[in-house]
Amino acid sequence: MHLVLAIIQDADAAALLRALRAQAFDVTKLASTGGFLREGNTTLMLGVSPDRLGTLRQLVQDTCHARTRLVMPGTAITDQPDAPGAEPLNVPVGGAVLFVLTVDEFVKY
Ligand code: 2BA
Repeated sequence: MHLVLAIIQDADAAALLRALRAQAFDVTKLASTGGFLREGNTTLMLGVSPDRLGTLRQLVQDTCHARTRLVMPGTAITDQPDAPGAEPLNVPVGGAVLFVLTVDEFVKY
């Protein structure tokens, strides 16, 4: 079994959860915050058998879209405070960030 952590944009969460439910994936939804933009996003935690990883990847690709966020310099966590005359920046976000981990043990009591 694998543990998949999928960090997605809030705007895509409902569509992806619907698609996952339709394909009988078990999922836990966590409210999370991006460290760079400091905006809310959604992290999904899924225990998935190896033969279903491909289907999961496809559902994520079909439902999670890349977008750009217009951010004032000084907003992101690593930025210096606003410089006078600073221009807003387009920051690309997503479609989705996936971590796929191997699970040593999966137990339900
Ligand atoms: P945030 O940390 O809020 O990052 C939002 C977007 O800002 C990122 O989109 C990326 O395009 C940009 N970005 C992040 N750090 C940057 C930096 N130091 N300089 C310039 N631009 C930067 P994504 O890469 O699609 O990431 C979306 C969200 O996924 C992130 O939100 C974060 O919550 C998570 N994430 C991405 N990579 C991660 C990683 N290696 N470990 C843990 N979480 C990650």
